[in-house]
Amino acid sequence: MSQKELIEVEEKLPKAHLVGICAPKDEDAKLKSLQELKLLVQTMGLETGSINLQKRDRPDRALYTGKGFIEEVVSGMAEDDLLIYDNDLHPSQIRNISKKTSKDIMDRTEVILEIFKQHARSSEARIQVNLARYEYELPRLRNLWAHLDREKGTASTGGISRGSGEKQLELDKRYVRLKMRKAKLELEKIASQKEVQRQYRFSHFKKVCIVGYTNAGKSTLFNALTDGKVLVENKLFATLESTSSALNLGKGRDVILSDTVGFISQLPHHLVASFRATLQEVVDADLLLHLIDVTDANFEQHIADVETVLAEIKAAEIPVLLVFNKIDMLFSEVTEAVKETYPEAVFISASEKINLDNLREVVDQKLNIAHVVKILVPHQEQKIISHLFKLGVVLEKEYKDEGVLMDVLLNDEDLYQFKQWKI
Ligand SMILES: Nc1nc2c(ncn2[C@@H]2O[C@H](COP(=O)(O)OP(=O)(O)OP(=O)(O)O)[C@@H](O)[C@H]2O)c(=O)[nH]1
Ligand SMILES: [Mg+2]
Repeated sequence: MSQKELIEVEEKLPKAHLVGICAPKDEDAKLKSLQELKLLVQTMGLETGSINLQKRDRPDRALYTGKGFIEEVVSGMAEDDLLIYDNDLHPSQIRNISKKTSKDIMDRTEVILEIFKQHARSSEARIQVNLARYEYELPRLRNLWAHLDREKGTASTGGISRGSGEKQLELDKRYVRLKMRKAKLELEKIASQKEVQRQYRFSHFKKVCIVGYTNAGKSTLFNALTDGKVLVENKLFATLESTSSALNLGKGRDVILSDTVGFISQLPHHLVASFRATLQEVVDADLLLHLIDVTDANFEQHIADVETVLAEIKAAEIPVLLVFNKIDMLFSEVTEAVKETYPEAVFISASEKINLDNLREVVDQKLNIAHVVKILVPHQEQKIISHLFKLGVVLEKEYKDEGVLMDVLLNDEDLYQFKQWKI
């Protein structure tokens, strides 16, 4: 094919035109979100076209944007182009917009689900993505069959009886629910197998998990610290599985380090729920390394987005170490300025292996910090009580009916042995 023909073919490829709305005061944040949607759409494998932002206080009930606005957007689109909305749409809005514009429509959640689908390699990840898809589709199924009821009695639908659409919808829903149940059972099976492995292999090690925004460099850091071979790509959501390996902190101390799926702003709720088994690595961790791409202009917003997801999966209480990555790309003055704002953080380059020894050291210190904890040990566990006296500093003790209540100063490692009595 000649260069000219190639250009012509490329020009004819369908493009995705992006649409969003926001209150006038949120314009900057929304434009960033639309830029991120553009990256997501490109990761999904589509070309992007225009970016369209309408300033309005609330969405239009029928069409999401104003009527004139969407008419204008569509007038600039080629026939096969599609519309992608930065927010989730109500099923009736999807119906109205597609009727009005005759264009294919997707929303942000569908784009993320599609990327997950394309990147899922393990059977666990595939089942998790499918489950999230079913959850997303179930309330939207209504769309598909309404036309059967509307068209009943017309020649085109032949012998279809009253309410066929509704019956079909019920069947579809039952089918989807059945698939969801099957997916959940399969996931439970995988989760319990993993749990057995985990207890067997790792129970006596401390667990450290790398979390962070997608593309922050988590897998690169994991590989650099463990000689691992996790796939690294300049792509959103390259990793959808969790991988664990030993990390040597020096002084003969080993911990288990895990790499896992990245987060993003407005991460679809269903995905978080379906990826529970994968995210178990995060929930079980003794320390989280929250990795941040310091070269990203939005890194502060990303820190907040990651914290939101951590709260959603009930991991907000786990100690966190902020680790700023990709400092090889910054002038040292810029790095210094960020350091002033985040004095407790560690600054590294995972790909250039800068400052990784310092990171190991800080991780080691973090895992050894002592806390005052309340422990209630039943009277019959005399051995445990005397063991506690030997190990930590018992600051306070009180004899209760249920046992001995103590304030004890313990480091995390020792606390681990007494987890079941901690109150
Ligand atoms: N310049 C520079 N690039 C880096 C550094 N660390 C990682 N990268 C690049 O950042 C991109 C993303 O790296 P990954 O390790 O795949 O990021 P991730 O956080 O695992 O991403 P997901 O799994 O997609 O969430 C790749 O192109 C890496 O080469 C670094 O220290 N400096
Ligand atoms: Mg990764």
